[in-house]
This record gives sequence, structure tokens and C-alpha cells, in this order.
Amino acid sequence: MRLYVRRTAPNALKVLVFAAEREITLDIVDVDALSLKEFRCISPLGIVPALVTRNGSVLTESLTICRYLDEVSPGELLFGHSAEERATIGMWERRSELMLLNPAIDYIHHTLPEFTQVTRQFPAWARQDALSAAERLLPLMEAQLLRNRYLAGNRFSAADITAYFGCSALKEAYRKRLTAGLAEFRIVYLRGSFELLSQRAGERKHRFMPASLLKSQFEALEPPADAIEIDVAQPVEGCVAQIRSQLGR
Ligand SMILES: N[C@@H](CCC(=O)N[C@@H](CS)C(=O)NCC(=O)O)C(=O)O
Repeated sequence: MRLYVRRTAPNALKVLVFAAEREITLDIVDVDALSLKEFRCISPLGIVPALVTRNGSVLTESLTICRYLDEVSPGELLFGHSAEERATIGMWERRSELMLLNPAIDYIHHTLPEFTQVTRQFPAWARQDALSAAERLLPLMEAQLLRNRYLAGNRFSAADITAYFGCSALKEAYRKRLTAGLAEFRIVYLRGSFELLSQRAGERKHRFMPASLLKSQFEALEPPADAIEIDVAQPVEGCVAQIRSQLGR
């Protein structure tokens, strides 16, 4: 199966992480290597992610793609087994997407000068209202995570993956919140210099996540103290091998 992605697009990254968790091998195509016209022949809306299944049909919508991959792949289901489990995971997944991830994306698109070309911005609305749904959801999530190891119970699920993309782990205080109550966890710090990362960001052709955004990310970053630290100057396969070996996987 072939998955079309853009590596800065949260919905596409969500499917990549889902596939990695389920150990599903996909042929990954970065749409930056294609013209929009070429990509629109595959996915008429021109949005990522898009999956071409084994029988040649094209699926878009990250949630639909993840559900499909879950159903057609052997192994532990991340959308649950019983009706009860599926409903609970589905509920937390939708809450995480609609009330956390999408508002976070809206906030960024409406407030940062880098997105003036992409979005007709309403910064006052964003500052006042965009995150109100997240503010209502977060205390509920926090209570849920005090009672359970993961969002939908004691098993890791698709809901945790979506929620993860609505969170930032750049600052120590955020990491403390994200890991509170976890008996066992490791933080992986992918370390790269500003020069290297801005060079890589500058090589992208699309208008999303422009290279100029990197500055504010570096300003916010508080490097974690006892993380597994990986130098991203090496190829991605080397990073993955080092992380796996340090996690003993
Ligand atoms: N609801 C869709 C949203 C997909 C989406 O918004 N994709 C963005 C990147 S995260 C995109 O490709 N935007 C390009 C465009 O709209 O032209 C999903 O979950 O897959």
C-alpha cells in the first residue's frame, strides 16, 4: 500500500505513527516530490494523507485510513475489539481531534505571520475562542489519565496517538504534564542544530510550516535533561536503530 504524506502535516504524521505502532510497512511518497497537478490525479482534494490500498482505491481522511489499516492488518487492534472498547476509543479519538488537535492547528494558522498566505486570518477570534474547546477538554483528560494509564483505558489506542499530536513537549513544564502518573516512560530528544534544521526546512517546496517558524520553536525549546538523545544529522534509519537499541526493542 502507498501512503502520500507531507512530513510537516500533522494528519499525515498521525497515520505514519499509527502505521509504525501497528508495524505496517507502507510505501511512503512525500508529495513535495510531486507537482500539485500530479498529486491531484491521485487525491482530487490535494490534501494529505492519502492511501492507495492494495486493490487500487484511494482513501483520504486520516481517521478513516487508520481504521482501515487497523482492520486489514494482523496484530493488536488500536481501535479496540469489543463494541464497548471501540466506542470508548472512538469517543476519545474524536474528542482529541475535534477539541484539541484541530483547535491547536486553527490557533497556529490564525495567529502566526507565517500563515498569512495560507489562511485568511482572524487573530482576535483565535486568541479569544479557538482554544476554548481545548480548555474544556483538558481537565476531563487529566482526570481520565489519573484513573487510567491511557486515554481510553489501560491499553494504548488510536486515541492516544491523536491526542499526542495536539500537545507540545518543547518545555519542561509540558513534558511534566504529559508524563504525570506514568510509571514507565522515556523521552526521546531528536537533537539538531538550528542551521541543519533550517536548511532542511528550506528545502521544502510547500507553503505550510515555513522555515521561519523554526525560530519560535527553538526559542520555546527547553532541552530535556535525561532523555535518549539522538543526533538527527545522521540518516533517519540510523536514528531509528539508535532509539530501538536504547529502548531495548
Ligand atoms: N480531515 C483531514 C484533514 C487533512 C488536512 O487538513 N490535511 C492538510 C495537512 S494536515 C493538507 O493537506 N492541506 C493542504 C490543503 O488543504 O491544500 C484528515 O484528517 O486527513
